[in-house]
Amino acid sequence: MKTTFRWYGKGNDTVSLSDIRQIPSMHSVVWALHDLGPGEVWPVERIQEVKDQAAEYDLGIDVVESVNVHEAIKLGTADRDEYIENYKQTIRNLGEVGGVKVICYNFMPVFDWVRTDMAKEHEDGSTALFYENAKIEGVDPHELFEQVKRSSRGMTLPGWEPERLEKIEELLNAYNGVSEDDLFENLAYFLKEIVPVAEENGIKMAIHPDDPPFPVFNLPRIVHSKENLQRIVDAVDSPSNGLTLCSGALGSIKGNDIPDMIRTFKDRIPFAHIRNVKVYENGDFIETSHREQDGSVPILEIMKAYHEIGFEGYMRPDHGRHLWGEESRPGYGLYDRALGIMYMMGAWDMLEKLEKESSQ
Ligand code: DNO
Ligand code: MN
Repeated sequence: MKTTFRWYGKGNDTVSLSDIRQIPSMHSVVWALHDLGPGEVWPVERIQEVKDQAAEYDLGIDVVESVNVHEAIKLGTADRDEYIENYKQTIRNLGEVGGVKVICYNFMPVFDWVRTDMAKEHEDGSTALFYENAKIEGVDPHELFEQVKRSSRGMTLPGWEPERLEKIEELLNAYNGVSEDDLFENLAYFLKEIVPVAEENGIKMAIHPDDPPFPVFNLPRIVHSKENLQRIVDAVDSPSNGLTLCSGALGSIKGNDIPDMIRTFKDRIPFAHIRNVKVYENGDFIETSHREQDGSVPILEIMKAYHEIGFEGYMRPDHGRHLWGEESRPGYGLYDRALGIMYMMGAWDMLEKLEKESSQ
């Protein structure tokens, strides 16, 4: 298992590479060119620049999160092939620079992850990302955006860029009549095109689950259950068609058995996100510390399952709470994610030790 940490890039993150380097066990950053929109080709020089910056701190650039998928590809409109070509070129450019082994992406229509409050207070005074169903039902997305903006400390959230929000009506309308099967067909079409290119470049594609794992604003959703994941890995049978198994996204509803998913899809998980969330009776959920007892997700069972399958992929702590007055991008401060790493590594190191002892 290789430990990674998400980094939004120089000048675009409150966390620095030197901070990241000091976290025990750190292998590489999880990065992206966040200023480029979906559908744009990532230039070789820009990729090289990030590689050089990370190398100065002995960090790799093994995982990209995300090369975002243009809406035309998700909708399957006539211009999709052009955007698929651009996506392939980005994969080739990443291959040319070298060092990237995994590309995380998602196939959520219109929005990336959705929350209703970016700084909901826990009893201990820390704050975290919160999802409240009542605030979404019947709410105009603009209103939600304003609300989210107020609680997000001036930082733009991925997928919530103002330019995007301007076109929201148009985008939402475009999905009228697009069924889950249509969306899946469009994903399968995309995968058949890009997976061979990923293979040629030694890269594994890894789809991130829908977050939250149920429909929002009546948009179709196709990545939130074991059945969905099975259908996706079956669509193109290649190790380069893989999953980002996000325990927080999948764990935000009761009923997803994540340790079972890990055992089932073991060869197809190049990238693991570890996040804990507390799910309430009414379906609302709040993000918590990574500690198993603090939320509803069986983090220790999950670590056990990864250890059992001999996981050799990349793992990162996902969103953290905001602690000790830290001002950061929502969910992406240094402190709680660093604590998360030590919890993950504590569990992992103990599993390794016990395995070694039992084989002696
Ligand atoms: C993940 C979230 C998402 C994620 C994308 C992947 O935990 O932070 O923004 O990065 O959905 O494409
Ligand atoms: Mn995640």
